[in-house]
Amino acid sequence: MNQYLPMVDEPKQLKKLTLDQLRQLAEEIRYELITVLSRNGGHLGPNLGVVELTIALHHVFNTPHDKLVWDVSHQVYVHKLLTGRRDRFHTIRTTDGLNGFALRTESPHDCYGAGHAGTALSAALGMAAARDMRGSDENVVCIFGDAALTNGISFEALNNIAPTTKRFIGILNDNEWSIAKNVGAIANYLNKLITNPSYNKLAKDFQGFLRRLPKGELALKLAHKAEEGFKGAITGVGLRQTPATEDSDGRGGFGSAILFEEMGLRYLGPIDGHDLPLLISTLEFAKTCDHPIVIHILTRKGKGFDAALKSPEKFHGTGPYDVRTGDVLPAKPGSPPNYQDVMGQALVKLCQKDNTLVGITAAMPSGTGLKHLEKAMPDRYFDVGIAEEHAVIFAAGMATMGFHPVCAIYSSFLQRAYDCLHHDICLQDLPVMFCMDRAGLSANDGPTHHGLFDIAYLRCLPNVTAMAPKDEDELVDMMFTASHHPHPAFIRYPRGAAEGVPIKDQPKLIEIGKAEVIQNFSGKNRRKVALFGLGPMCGIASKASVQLISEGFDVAVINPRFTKPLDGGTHEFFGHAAELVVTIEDHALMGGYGSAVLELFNEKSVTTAVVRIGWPDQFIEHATTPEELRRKYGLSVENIVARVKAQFADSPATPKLIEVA
Ligand SMILES: Cc1ncc(C[n+]2csc(CCOP(=O)(O)OP(=O)(O)O)c2C)c(N)n1
Repeated sequence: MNQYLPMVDEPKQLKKLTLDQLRQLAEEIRYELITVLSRNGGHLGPNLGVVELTIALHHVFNTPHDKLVWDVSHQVYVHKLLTGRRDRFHTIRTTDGLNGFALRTESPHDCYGAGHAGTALSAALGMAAARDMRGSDENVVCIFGDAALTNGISFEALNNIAPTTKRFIGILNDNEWSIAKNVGAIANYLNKLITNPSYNKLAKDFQGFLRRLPKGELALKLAHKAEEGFKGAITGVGLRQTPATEDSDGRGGFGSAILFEEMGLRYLGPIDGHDLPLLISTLEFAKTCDHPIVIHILTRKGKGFDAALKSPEKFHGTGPYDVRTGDVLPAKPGSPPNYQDVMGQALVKLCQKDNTLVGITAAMPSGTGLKHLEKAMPDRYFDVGIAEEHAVIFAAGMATMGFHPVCAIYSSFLQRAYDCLHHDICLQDLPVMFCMDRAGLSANDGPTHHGLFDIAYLRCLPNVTAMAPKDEDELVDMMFTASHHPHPAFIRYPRGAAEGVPIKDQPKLIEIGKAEVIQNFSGKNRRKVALFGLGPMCGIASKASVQLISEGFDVAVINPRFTKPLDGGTHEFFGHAAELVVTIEDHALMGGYGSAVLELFNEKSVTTAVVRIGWPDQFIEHATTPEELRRKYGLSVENIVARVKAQFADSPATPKLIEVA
């Protein structure tokens, strides 16, 4: 039974609760998270890990005046519960409900929106710089995970904090996990920091001191004095395996073993991120620091729910589950496989036959399906951390040495690496295959994750070959084709279940730039409509064709396969043969496939009317299912049929007779 959570409509009510009541509140929040997400799905593990931290933050700081900036912001559910959104929490990630990430339009307490990793430190530093310039007094607190430190932008910001401001509070929420286990040298470094006995003794002493600190200014002054002493002592602690006795950076001064201190930030921690009183007193102390500070807290992803503690990767972001057992609800028997698994398994098979192929992921082994390669051929698999730019340039480097790397990166996350695509892949015309999962909607995640722009951002780059399969069998054919293609190749495919068609044992090569005619005109004397359905929209085009034929139209259905190079011959032929061309794409209309068709028709002087169906020029919100959004925005069979009929509404009843070869 919730006793305290209903009392907290605004964070200021939280400040009236005693420590015991806050502990009880933490339990109630966990219960709420576990029950609501068992129905809606979502980022359960990360949120269970930050319950005490979020309570402590709202206990010490005053949002929206003070600024809390969350990296990725997938861990803001607790923050939402405490900032006036409890009543709507049951709607999270559903149509018209709360978004699963921080959203500036949703609440004044969400001072910065996110969904992509690595942005929080820069954004928070920008706020701190603005505050200093305008002379106001907000506290700016940035909460970032250990995996955010695998990201380049985070380091660009860290490099810039000390020269920019004296008041900045960073909280490193270290749970040792990215989505999968965190990787790389920084993860090892943090581990060394946590386990160093001499450093830990000093840190514990200082924390003991903070914990016992009475309230009041004098006490805080004492704390600052003690911190000076603490800082003096830790510079003598070597975290390197060999003692650091020399001038190690060649710029004067001795290299301290604490990375953050080297960058001009005071470092406090590691502290237990579930110890509420310690968190509160440490944040109270940090609030009064006149130097930038990083507090390193240790938390457990999934705390309070056994299944999530046991399987942190599965419960990072989960679908609905059984609240008693934690079993994720199984797919219906006989459901088609997910595209990501088709891609991962196909890559293993391709790698077995071709020694030059390797797989690269930027911290998404399960989401991209590369976990299959990791398991089957670990020496051909690279997880480079949340580092899309690095992943792309790393692939470019390997390609110059005779390898054919396969970069599996979501369509929306690849946006991060746009310059690398231009400068490192396309300009040098290197044979790298990009498998872009989540191209199209990522419905319950919303606008940060929808992959609706890749055709536009790739189409303008020279040397690009870009494809979209209509089903999973064609995806494998396209991967096979791309593995033989000596230039950059991009394959976009949607999130979730594939079409359920059988996959051939031996994939076949597809001719580059060749579309597939699924259904030609019948030649009957009826109005002729050519439906070009890109990728998964090909199925929708086929369904629309059945209805249009029943209403008296003659309909051709074409699977364009390539958005670059376009199949000029096929498009031109049907452009002339049809009275109406309809392009359908799961992509922004502006700059997308339909635009490419219009450009081609303009060049070839094809004057047939073209109706383009795709996403309008606005950011598309989240919803429970992609179907709801497609219906709302007209990417549906009904709308295709309606648009075709509207196009002919004022035309004479007898159509012109067109000979079709
Ligand atoms: C640019 C980008 N790449 C990949 C992701 C996918 N992603 C979401 S959360 C996450 C891991 C975050 O780990 P961490 O920062 O340590 O936070 P935790 O979930 O452990 O609390 C990843 C890789 C993303 N959101 N943005």
